[in-house]
Amino acid sequence: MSRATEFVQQFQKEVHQKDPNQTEFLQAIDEFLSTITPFLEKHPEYVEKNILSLVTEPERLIQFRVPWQDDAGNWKINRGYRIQFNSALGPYKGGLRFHPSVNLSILKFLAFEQVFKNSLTGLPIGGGKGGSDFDPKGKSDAEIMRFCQSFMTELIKYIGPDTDVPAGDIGVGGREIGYLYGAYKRIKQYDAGVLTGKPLDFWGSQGRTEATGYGVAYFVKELLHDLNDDFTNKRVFVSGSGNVAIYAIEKLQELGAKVITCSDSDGFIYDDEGIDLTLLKDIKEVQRERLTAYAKIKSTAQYHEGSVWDFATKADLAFPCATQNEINQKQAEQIVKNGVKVVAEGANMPCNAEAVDCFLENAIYYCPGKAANAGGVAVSALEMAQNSQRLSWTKEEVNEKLEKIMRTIYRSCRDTAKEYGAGNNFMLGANIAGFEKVAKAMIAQGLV
Ligand code: NDP
Ligand code: 2IT
Repeated sequence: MSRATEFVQQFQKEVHQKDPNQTEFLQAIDEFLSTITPFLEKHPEYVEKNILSLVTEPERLIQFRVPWQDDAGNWKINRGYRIQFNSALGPYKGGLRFHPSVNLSILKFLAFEQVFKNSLTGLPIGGGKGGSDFDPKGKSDAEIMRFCQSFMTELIKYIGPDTDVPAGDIGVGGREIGYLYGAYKRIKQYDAGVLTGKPLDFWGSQGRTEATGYGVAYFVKELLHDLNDDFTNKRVFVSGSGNVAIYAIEKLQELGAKVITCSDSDGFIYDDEGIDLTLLKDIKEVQRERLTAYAKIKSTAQYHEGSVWDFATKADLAFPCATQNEINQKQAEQIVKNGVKVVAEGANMPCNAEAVDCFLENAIYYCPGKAANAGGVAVSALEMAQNSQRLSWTKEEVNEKLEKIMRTIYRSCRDTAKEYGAGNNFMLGANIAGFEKVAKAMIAQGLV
């Protein structure tokens, strides 16, 4: 057994012993560790510096109480968090998630993956993540505002445009970022760059709303280009119907694909004519309604309860854009049976470990979230740059930069996988390419 293999195995044992209950965090670490040995064999100096312990331990965990009052006057208490995982490459950067499932394990997995994702963008941003177990579903606008104000009253102590810059994620979009920014500004005055994903009226960037969804489509566009192919008439599965899903559908349709599904946590739409995006946007962005409303209006659409990934119909590409672990092994097998050749993750860790293995065993092009969905955070970093300059770039400028960044990320995953003899294993490519830059910076900064 090589020294690197021994080091990885020993470390894996230790990390599981330390936080045995943090299932999602350990899942993300195990995936990372399953790919990193070839790099450590080539670079033994990182083994000497105990790099795995350094890079998997967050710099700081913050947990706080968020008290707020509902419309009926009841006192409510939620948990708020911010994980400041790694600042080797720049200020902590990453979204805030408001969802009842939020806990330390989920936020640590998201923050850990964010570190490598941000590194892959080539922009000067470290990694972090935060949020709350607050459930925005069914809450009034006034309740959302009061919650955001209370959340920011505490979070403000730890963030700043040069230290930690949150943005949106599940349950946090333009409306929430607006309320959070207002609360911040009331206490600390003007600091546009402290949050990204701001509405365009107060220093948001053109193209940020669309960036994650467009980015994942651009990533696959590059892959198809390598295969002498394109999106024309491709039948595509998309899951989710939130920010990432909607703009992935928009770009995929623009590039010639036929998107036949979208979903929420109750069920999914199958529309063989292709998803009607105007209708979908109206239901989700304007009415803030459930997907059942879509099938009531569009006669060609079928609504099914349950997961879209159990559905059997021919397709070419799949874009999971909802949440972690939405695809298990059985569902991965169904996806393969459906004829899908590319799985690109708009969401973070939507495929569990067995599902990923199934894709790799069946020579499916598997595009991991930390690379494929990096477009959102990349345009967030561009928003920070514009805020610092006190300038706004045009939609075209931002979009051009986004496409170029996604092309570079794709090539870096592809070329790194090749360099390490791993064929088309983009997961290995993304992990090693993202890690190398962070690890190098950390070692150069000394034992801190
Ligand atoms: P939104 O809140 O806008 O949408 C989330 C979508 O996923 C909704 O359709 C929601 O359905 C569905 N969903 C959420 N939880 C579950 C669940 N447990 N089971 C099934 N469906 C679920 O979030 P985003 O679109 O912003 O985020 C989607 C994914 O993309 C997340 O994994 C996020 O981390 C990732 N991501 C987001 C980025 C961004 O810029 N926003 C950037 C990079 C990655 P329902 O309404 O029923 O809850
Ligand atoms: O998972 C992610 O990359 C995000 N939610 C976006 C983070 C950001 O800072 O824009």
